[in-house]
Amino acid sequence: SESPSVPLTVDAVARALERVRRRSLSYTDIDDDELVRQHSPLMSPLVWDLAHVGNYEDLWLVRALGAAAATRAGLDDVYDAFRHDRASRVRLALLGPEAARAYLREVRGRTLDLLDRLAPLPDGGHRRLLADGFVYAMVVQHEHQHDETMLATHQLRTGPPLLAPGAPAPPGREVAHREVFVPAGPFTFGTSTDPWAYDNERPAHQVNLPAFWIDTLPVGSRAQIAFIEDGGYDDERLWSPAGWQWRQREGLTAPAFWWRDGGTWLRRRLGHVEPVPLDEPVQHVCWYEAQAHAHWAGRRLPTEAEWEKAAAHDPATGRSRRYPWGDTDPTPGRANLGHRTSGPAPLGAYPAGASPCGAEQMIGDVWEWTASGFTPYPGFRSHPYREYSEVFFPAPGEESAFRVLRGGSWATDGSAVRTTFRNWDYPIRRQIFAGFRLARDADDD
Ligand code: AVJ
Ligand code: FE
Repeated sequence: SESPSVPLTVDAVARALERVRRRSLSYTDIDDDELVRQHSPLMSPLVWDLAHVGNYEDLWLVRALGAAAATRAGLDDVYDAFRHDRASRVRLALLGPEAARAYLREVRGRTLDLLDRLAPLPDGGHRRLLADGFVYAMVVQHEHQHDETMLATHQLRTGPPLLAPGAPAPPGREVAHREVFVPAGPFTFGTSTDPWAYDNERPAHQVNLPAFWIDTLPVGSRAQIAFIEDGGYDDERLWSPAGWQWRQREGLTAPAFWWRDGGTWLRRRLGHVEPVPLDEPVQHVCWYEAQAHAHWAGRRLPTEAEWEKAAAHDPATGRSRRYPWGDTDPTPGRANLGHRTSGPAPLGAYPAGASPCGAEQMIGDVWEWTASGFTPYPGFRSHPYREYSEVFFPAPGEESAFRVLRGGSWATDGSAVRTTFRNWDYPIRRQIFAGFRLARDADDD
């Protein structure tokens, strides 16, 4: 028993495509120089991401689904993420800003023409690819994921702000219990029916977990400052050997974008300098920092199965929910998503977003690092291409080079996250909007 499927209609697809495009254009409505420049070796020039989402739409919605020729020949190599790493893309023969926007409009015109003709569904081959609308959901999510990546590029960029400030977040509050208990027992991990689910979220399978405790809220900046001031960044015993090596090599002493000015912690956020808000989830920490903090606190990171059980499992029905609060779409009162605000909301801001066990802010605010590597679920089948997930799985018998992140951030669109959604990155990455939450075994008491 798992979430019911959420139907995708032609109208809903058209609206989702239009909404994500407005978002992409808003992040790239800046001077040409800012678009073509490489702001960080970790990121592509913004103009690469822009044309890449159009090329992906052309590949999947025009060519694969519509059986049409490429909208423009000769672009697939330049916009293939596997052929050129991020640091080298600035040297490719990229479409310029105006040409990229024109390309996106051209592809989109063909996508919408095909969508209009979908009323009687196309032949069997296309119907299989369409699979309840997944290929559309995939293209929409792909563009939102690149939008979040572009926002991380904006965060890495130095200089005065380029983006409009977001809306204020709801106020935080003290929660009654610092941690919540999740009793031992089986739950449904993953999904076989959600039409938005990527291949790596499939198939649904029962997993039996021992009892555990998990924090009601993500770790806040106040706790991260306590870790810093207790010498956490200088105590090798708290770090894994690989984490300590990285900490030494990079000279890590605080989350990315933070520095101390006298007695005050300051941070740079999308071009603004401001005091670190103590009651917000900490973000821009890598997995190694999260793990060291957990050791310092006498706790650990949850596994991704623990995270998903705490977020989704409803003991009253035995089902897993699409979101912590139920199966209904996110609203501004339940979760901080979609870059409505410019950062995480204060701790305790979303009592209406609580999961059945009482965990809060599991969806939105910050991606949460888990203890788990990125591996396939039993029965995994690559769909519709190996390069989305499968090539990132470890070879049999090897460890994953990645760690799984769950729950989405304030910058993640509501259509690109759910309780089953799996994100992954290297354990050294800090430019993503990631924090963490702590857990412990039940037999620790
Ligand atoms: C799932 C966020 C790790 O950005 O590398 C974008 C998503 N896949 N284009 C990434 C993705 C293809 C992917 N992550
Ligand atoms: Fe991509």
